[in-house]
Amino acid sequence: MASIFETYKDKIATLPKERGWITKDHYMYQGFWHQSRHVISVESTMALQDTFKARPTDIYMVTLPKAGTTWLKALMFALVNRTRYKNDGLSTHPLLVSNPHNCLPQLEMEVVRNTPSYVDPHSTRLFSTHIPVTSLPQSILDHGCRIVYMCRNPKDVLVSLFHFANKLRRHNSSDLLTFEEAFKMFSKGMMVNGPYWDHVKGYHKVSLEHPENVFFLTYEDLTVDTMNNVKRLAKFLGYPFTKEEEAEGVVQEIVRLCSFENLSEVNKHGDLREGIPNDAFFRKGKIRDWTNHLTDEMSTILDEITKEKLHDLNISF
Ligand code: PAP
Repeated sequence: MASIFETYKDKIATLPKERGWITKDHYMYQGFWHQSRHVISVESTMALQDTFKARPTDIYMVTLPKAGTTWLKALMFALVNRTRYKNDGLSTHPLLVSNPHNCLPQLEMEVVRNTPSYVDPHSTRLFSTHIPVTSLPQSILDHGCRIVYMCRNPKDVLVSLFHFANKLRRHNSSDLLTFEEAFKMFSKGMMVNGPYWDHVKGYHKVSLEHPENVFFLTYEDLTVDTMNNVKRLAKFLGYPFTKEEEAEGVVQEIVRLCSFENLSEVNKHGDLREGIPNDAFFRKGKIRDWTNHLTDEMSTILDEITKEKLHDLNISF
């Protein structure tokens, strides 16, 4: 990592800078905010742009932080690998012993790994990333790789990010953010890989241009109609459920395995390799928790920004 930070040091020194949520500063690169000197960072984005080679069979899942990354990682991993772990009522499944972040690799980490996550040249590679569509490594777009994009109500993203950031700030003995500060940063577009609205808009546009390649989903739809959306997702990934699987209850089994209740229990203890506690990724797992945090005025401000920026997108949260 140190050598990557060194490579891009001069370039980063020229970028606009603002106070960060978890790391000290955020940097504006190609229209979006990024952390620096971190695994998920402006340096890893630049290094991926310079070196990463996609394969046509790759599948990328993309989210903004706190839009449901952990849940979608679990579901995609479980769907694609279900024949490997189908016995014993899934009791030996990796998701029963490990964080979904350890099961489906983050693209940003590939540039700092000594060995790549996928050594078999014929395997379908699944990666997760937060990188905005306009900054993705070009080979992903050139190959027309499949992309699953999930977004979430911006007000719930703000609330989830506020709690996550303060959990890590407490962990690192940093001052805590007030909700007022968090709200101001978020509404100015300042979050990792934000502005929120530009990120969503970019992927929504490519999902309209290339519906066969880009599957667009919301956390809210996945919560309200989990079964149907998991079946749609399986089909898009190229791993549709057979009639027999549906009759045997495999869809329900995967939904249960990846549920908030199950994963939060498995991840009560321990840390990810990057030192983030496993339980930091599981708080409430509900929709509309924003009603417990935002004042009417804050809610109106975010509604107005959302209406102005996303009015033509037909997304309902
Ligand atoms: P990340 O982008 O940093 O990996 P991410 O997983 O997107 O974080 O965000 C965590 C949110 O997803 C939390 O939301 P909350 O703060 O509103 O509660 C977390 O509770 C929720 N979450 C995690 N796992 C699940 C799950 N299996 N089902 C539903 N929600 C989940």
